Amino acid sequence: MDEYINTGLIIEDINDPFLILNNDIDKVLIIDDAMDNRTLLSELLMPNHKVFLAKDGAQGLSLACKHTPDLILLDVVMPGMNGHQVIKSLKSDESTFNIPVIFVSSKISPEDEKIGLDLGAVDYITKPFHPPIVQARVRNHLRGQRHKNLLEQLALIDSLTEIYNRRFYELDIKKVWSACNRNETQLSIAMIDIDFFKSYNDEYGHLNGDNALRVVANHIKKQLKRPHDIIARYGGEEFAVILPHTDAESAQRLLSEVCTSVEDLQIAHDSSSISHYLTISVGGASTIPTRDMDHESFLKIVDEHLYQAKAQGRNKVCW
Ligand code: GH3
Ligand code: MG
Ligand code: MG
Ligand code: MG
Repeated sequence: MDEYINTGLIIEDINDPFLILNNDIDKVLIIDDAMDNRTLLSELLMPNHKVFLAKDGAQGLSLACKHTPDLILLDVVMPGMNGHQVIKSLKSDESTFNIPVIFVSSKISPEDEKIGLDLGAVDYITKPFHPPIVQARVRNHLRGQRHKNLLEQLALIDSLTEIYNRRFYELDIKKVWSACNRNETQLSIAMIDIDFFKSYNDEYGHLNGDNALRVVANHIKKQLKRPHDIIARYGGEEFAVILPHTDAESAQRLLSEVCTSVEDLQIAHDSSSISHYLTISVGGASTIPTRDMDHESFLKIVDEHLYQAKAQGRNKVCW
């Protein structure tokens, strides 16, 4: 059972739906071997934060991995792992690398402070600390961290459709490609292109074109039910879909449903030569990634299939 103090709300775990709904409550992890310090610091941070307490480095690392706090207050002198070893371990793990760490230490010389900052701490507070200063520094670092997180998220979102952008696609496909290679599981990728979209813009104007892009993108996103299925805006009126752990048969079935359901939206497109409504064409391919192939070469096959779908009359899926 983790040692933690909650903020008067019954919150047992990060997976608790309450926390997901209330993810604006910042989580602070305090790692200090002295119970007095843990108590004092946690009292300072309540009731505005959810506070986790660890009495040594090992417990601190395990809580950091499990709960990914927004900020860590870390003691330096502790039996077992000391604070320097703890921060090195945090910085070497991808899941905890970005969590800001503030040292709260009785080692007060400028040299000690420099070592702490060189190890990657965002701040260094000396003991005995002044409570209002601790509160103010915690607040400022949490604000900075929120800002940074928000910017990172925005950098991966397409501003028009509000789905992921190509940058996200490039990052995600690399991870998924190597994960499917490692686990020897099937991966399916589809490229979706709106049919006769130039003439849609010509007929209805660019603003209506923008709106149609938004509607189609979010409609397709809703059809992808599994958490690891991703749609990203790849370019103008093209969308990439990544379906990890999905074989050709299931992927093709899903994309066929998507294709039909877009036409069923009945977005009028009078200048389309194949339907009264806006339609899409889809090219896709499935594989178990190997070391001999990279995802860029695989995407060329997907693109060829999209080209075939266009050549064979559009509003269809080629796999
Ligand atoms: P095809 O069926 O062969 O795909 O024909 P198409 O007209 O869709 O293909 P083409 O590549 O010639 O035209 C794509 C059009 O998509 C041209 C461009 O004006 C439009 N487009 C791309 N990005 C946007 C956007 O952000 N907003 C709007 N309104 N239109 C866009
Ligand atoms: Mg100590
Ligand atoms: Mg296109
Ligand atoms: Mg097109």
